[in-house]
Amino acid sequence: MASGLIRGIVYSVFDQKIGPVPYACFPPTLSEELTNRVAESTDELKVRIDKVMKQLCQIPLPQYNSRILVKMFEYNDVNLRGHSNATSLALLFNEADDLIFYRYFKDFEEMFEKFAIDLNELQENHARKEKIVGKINEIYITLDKLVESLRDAEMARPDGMAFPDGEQEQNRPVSKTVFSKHKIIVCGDPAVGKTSTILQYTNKAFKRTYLPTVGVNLTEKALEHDGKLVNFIIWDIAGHAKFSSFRKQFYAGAHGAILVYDITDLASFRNIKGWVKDVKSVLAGIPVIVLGNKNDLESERKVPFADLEQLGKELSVKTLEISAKTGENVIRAFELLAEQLGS
Ligand code: G3D
Ligand code: MG
Repeated sequence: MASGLIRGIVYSVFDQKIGPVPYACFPPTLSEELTNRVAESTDELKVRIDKVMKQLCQIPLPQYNSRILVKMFEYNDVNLRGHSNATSLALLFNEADDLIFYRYFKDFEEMFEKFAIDLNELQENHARKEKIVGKINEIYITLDKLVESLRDAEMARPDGMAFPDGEQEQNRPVSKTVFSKHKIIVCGDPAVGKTSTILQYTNKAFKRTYLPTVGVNLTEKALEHDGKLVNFIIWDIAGHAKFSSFRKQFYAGAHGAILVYDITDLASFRNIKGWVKDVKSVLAGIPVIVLGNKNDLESERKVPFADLEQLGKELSVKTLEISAKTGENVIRAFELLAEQLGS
């Protein structure tokens, strides 16, 4: 079974008249327009640094919501000008899936290194095109297996993507033994303050650097509720609605969901119903709480408090206004969820 995270593999060869052209691709369903675009983008790289870039790098293709991991390399051919020819091997992926490709860059680098040697050998032995096409197919399968195993390993580790600040170590319960683990997903439109809310709750510090979420961040926090220790594993999910299929993979097994909107952004509030639907489509019965964030920005408010209460009644979910900046009601929000989890 494919991981679904690799959109395709494109092997391009430099044509001395027209520049790099896609030579062999997989899967065959990739459009010509897209594979041409991949090949062209490697040319830009070559021109910019005025020599063949030998390292693996990432190039964005925003018009396709995609990126490529690409490596350029040369094979020797005495019949050609300069006695060598530039080629490139690109792995195409959705930009929302960035995290896995970013985190495991080294693993990909090693694999690409090996593929470059194999492909050069085929070219230098004047292998027929079918042979190279077969090789690309094989490369796709190998990389897909790699991605799959990396993702599984990542999903199995609750602290796999936690913030690296050591804070969570302090939060980990040591003295009390009774405690339950809850996976909590945090969703909502981009920039409503999901990451800030989590940081406020877990670090007690308001983070001012804005890092648009590209993947999933996990962070752990223990709290005492009803005399018992509850461990929350909080999943910060990318807010880009268009990547719903990818996002939903991360919903599996969640015990509760926090949906966030921004009280100064009407659209983000209107989209809450969609988020509830999205979450419930995977996790029918789980407790959901809706948070109106940024209530420190009273003068810019676009969503009246009464509208939130109304929505809560309509959807039978708990609601609260918070500020990730001042910390108002942030702890309360997580307690509210713990109450509903009946932990
Ligand atoms: P996201 O994870 O939902 O995408 P972020 O959102 O947590 O990255 O926050 C997006 C922006 O909103 C950031 O601003 C952040 O500082 C700001 N923000 C988050 N919560 C609050 C809040 O409660 N009050 C106020 N005033 N701002 C908040 P920048 O300017 O850094 O992009
Ligand atoms: Mg974020």
